[in-house]
Formats: sequence, structure tokens, C-alpha cells
Amino acid sequence: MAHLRDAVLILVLLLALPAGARAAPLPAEFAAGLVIRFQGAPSALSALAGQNVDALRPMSGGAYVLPFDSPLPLEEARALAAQLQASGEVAAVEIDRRFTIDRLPSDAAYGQMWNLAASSAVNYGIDAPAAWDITTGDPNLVIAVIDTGVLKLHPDLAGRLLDGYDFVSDPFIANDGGGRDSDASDPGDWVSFGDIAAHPECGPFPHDSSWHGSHVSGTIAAASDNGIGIAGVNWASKVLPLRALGKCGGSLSDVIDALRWAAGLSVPGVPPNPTPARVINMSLGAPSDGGTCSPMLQAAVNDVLAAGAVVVVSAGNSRQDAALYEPANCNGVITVGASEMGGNNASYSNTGQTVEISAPGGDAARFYPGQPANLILSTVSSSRTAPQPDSWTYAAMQGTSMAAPHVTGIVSLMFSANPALGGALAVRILQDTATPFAPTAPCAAAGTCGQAGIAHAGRAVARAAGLAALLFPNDYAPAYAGPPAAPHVLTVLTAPSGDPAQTRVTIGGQPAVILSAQALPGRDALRIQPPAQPAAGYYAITVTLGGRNITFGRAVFYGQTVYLPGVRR
Ligand SMILES: [Ca+2]
Ligand SMILES: [Ca+2]
Repeated sequence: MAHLRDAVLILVLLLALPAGARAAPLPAEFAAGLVIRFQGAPSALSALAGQNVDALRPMSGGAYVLPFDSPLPLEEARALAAQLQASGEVAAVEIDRRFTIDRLPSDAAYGQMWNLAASSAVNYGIDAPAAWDITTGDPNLVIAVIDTGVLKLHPDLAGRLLDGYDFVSDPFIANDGGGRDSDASDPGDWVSFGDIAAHPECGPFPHDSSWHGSHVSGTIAAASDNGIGIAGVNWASKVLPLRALGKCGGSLSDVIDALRWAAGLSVPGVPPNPTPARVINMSLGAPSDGGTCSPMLQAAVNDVLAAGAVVVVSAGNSRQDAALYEPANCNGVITVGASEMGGNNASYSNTGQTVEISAPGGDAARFYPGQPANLILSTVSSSRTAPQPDSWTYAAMQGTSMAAPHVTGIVSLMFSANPALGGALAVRILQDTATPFAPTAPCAAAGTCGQAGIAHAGRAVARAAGLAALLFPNDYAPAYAGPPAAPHVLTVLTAPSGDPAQTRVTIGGQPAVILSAQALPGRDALRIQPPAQPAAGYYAITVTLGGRNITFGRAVFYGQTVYLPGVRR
């Protein structure tokens, strides 16, 4: 019976939480409550709990709804249901599941977008629709794309772009008649035989314009649910297009300036960025001198991270260890490898332990009968050189350049769902919720898939959205700390921190001693010794996670009288 009493005590605690605690949409990984059918009268639970079953709401079929006033992680709700079932008092108990509209966009080519579809054994997509049921993006959030610029007149990018800036210093690379300027439009990056003759570094082969920045931007944030073309991962946040690449690539210095400016940091000679980005995509790379990230580039990454932005980069397409390429090997960035429809890593993708996560990049070398092309469809121009009116179209491409923007889009949705989420937590959530590579994936056998599997938008956004519900104690259920001069040890559940040892806790402005920290699925559990306080009463608790402070007022009660947090009065 001890287990059952524990279960009932948890129920009593939850019942005390006010309805305001569940204002946010409930992600699929959390349970809103239980549906119970009792063996006899529902008072059986009342007798066991001693109180509070008036919150049971009768429903059809002779069952009762027991709502949690704060969403409970699904596994905890399941455990609770199992304990109630084992009590013999209930005939049946189930999770009160959340049903949602199955939101799919109307975009004409959406059916070809296996990369955004739900993950299955034959289609390792990111399941964007599950994320869209929670959020389609915060309109005030900004995503920077450091690339070749963008086709500002493409109808499927209409309304999705901020002005941005052109950071390309070299007029030849810029191909727009000058160096840096405020026009981030992509004038084309085609290379002719004449270009190669004058610039041997551009050789050996001429090629048409890539429209690379537009393709990347479309994956992140194409105009969605508008009846034409493709859907983006994020439907509402804005893309800040920053040109750092052009004919024959771009320079480290321009990339570094664009990176700092993206996050709102100053660059000499360039006006301040009025709309700093929270997420920055860099689908670009170069072999590293000496196999380590350039110190200058690393310094810029560090500055940008300190400014609160997240940097997502492509792993590279050289079938090598991504640790040999930058910015893939820089510390603190999210390095994205490319996966393909069948759940393998793409044959061209760089791999290895510096790859934090993988995402669909396609693989033309692998064809699946009856399935869409194993490529990523996005926004481009049909022009081979400079953009022309009415040249707007879509093209299927492959590459880690196509994989990174999927992760950028997912992270932007995670921040949209939970603005307080820090970058380190976002990475851990991405990894914890990833879809494992297919069991037959060569990288699984070789151990080269990277640190985690294939990003799953639905699970990652749900986990991000639910973080606030994991924080305990909170404003609604104060923890009892005991006498002010000699408080008891408390357990504090927090959002996952990436490294619980880096978490800090203060109560009433005084540091608590963290006696132990344990990383659990979806949260960290900290055993803390609360500081002594000058007087009985309520004190605020502040948890510092990933460099961000989360404070709950009136969260810890000190006093001589035992406080029963769960009793509804
Ligand atoms: Ca220019
Ligand atoms: Ca569209």
C-alpha cells in the first residue's frame, strides 16, 4: 500500500495547482490528466487520499476525469496510472490523451516534401506537422541565414524576409558591382570560363548560379499554407538574409563579420543590426588549417553565443570527419550531418563525433521505388546567371547545406514555443528526442553517425514547450524548507541543463548548496541544502540553467509549522 499512498499524494499535490498553470498549449509528450473508471463508488479514491477528489469530473460511460492542474510528463502519468490500476480500486485508468487537428499545409508541392513528413520505417522525415500543432513560429523571432543572399522577389519567400545586409567585400565575389552594401539580394554566383581564366581559384569548371541562399532560406521559412510551392519548417518567424558568399565562395573575414552582426554585435562601417537573430544558419564550410577551428572564427562564435544566439552549421559534404572542417569543428555550434529518406546517413555527408545531430539532406545515390525523389525541394530561380522576372521556381538539391536549415527551423520553433530556453538545453533536447538512424544504416555499424540521430521536430518542440511544467517547486506549490535557521534538504526538479553540475540555485538571494545532481529523462533532479533565512516566510528560488535565470517567487516556505502544499482549501 505504500506505493499507492505515494501515488495519491502526488495526485493531491497536482490538484492544488491553479488552472492558470496550463495556459500554454499542451505538447503531446505531457499528459493533461487521467480518465478513471472505478470498481465501485468514486469515493474509494477519496477514502484513500483523505481529500480532494471533488476535482473528479463525471463523464459519459460512468467514468471520471481527473485533470492534472499542471501537465505531467507522459512517463510519470503512465506510472501513476499503473499504480492506480494496481490498487484494485479502479476498473480502468487511461491517460487523458490530447487530440489535435492534423495540420498540414496547402502548399502544392508539399506531397514531395518527405523531409518534413512524419518519420516512418520508409521515410525518415522530421515530422514537422507534429511541431506545427504546437507552434508555427513566433513572428518576432529572427533567423539569420549567412549565405549567397536571397531572391527577394520569389513569391514563396514573400513576406518572410527582413532587409539583411551584403557583407561581401570583394566586388568580383559580390558580383553586384561593388562591395558591402545594404542589399542582400542574390545577384547570382555563376562562374564562366572567363572568370576561371582571371581567377584560377574558381576552377576548374564553370557552373550556373546556385541560388543556394534562397534554397536554404526556403527550407527554413518559405511562405507556408499559401497554396503554392513548398512549406517551410517555420511559418512565421523572419529570415534575416546576410550575404557572405558569392562567385567562387567567400572569405573567412566576411563570414566572421556577418556572424557577429547577425547576433546584434557591431561591425565597423556597417550600421547596427536593428533585428538581431536568435538562430543563425551557416550552410558553408572550409577545410581547417591544422584541423582546428580558426581562432578568429571561434572567437566570433563565442561572442555570438554570449549574445544569446544559437549557431547551426553544415557538417560538410566530403565524406570525411567533420572535425577537419570549419565552422563544423568550432566549439559551441550545432553541427548538422545529412541523413536521407531511408534513415541512413547521406553518402556524401561528413560524419563523426563533432556532428551533434543529423537532418534530411537527401541522397541522389539512393532511390526508393514509389517514394518521392530522395532530395530536398526548395525555392530557387530557373535563371542560369542573373535572376530574371518570372524565373521563380523550385529545385531539388542534396547536401549538408540542406540538412542544417532543417535544424535551424526546428530550433527556431523550440525558441518560439519557449523563449526562455537556452542554447545548451536546446541541443540536449534535440539529441534526446532524435529519431535513431535505421538499424541497417552503415554509419550505425561503423559508429560514424555522430552524437545523435535524425532531428525530430515534433518531439523536440513538444519537449521545449513543456520545460516550464517541469520546474518544481514553483509559484503554486511551495516547498517546505523547515525551520529558518536549520532548513531540511530539498529536491528541486529543473529543466534539463545539459550539464547539471553547471546549474546554480539560490533561495531568497542566498546560494543553496547542491548536494547531488542527477540527469533524468527530460529533467535534472538536484538535492539541495537550502540556506538559513532570517525569518519564517516565503522566499523566491532562482535556478540558473545554461546561463539563464528562472525565478519563482514565494516558492520555498520556511517556518515552524508544517505546510501542506497539496491541500485544496
Ligand atoms: Ca555588394
Ligand atoms: Ca508555399
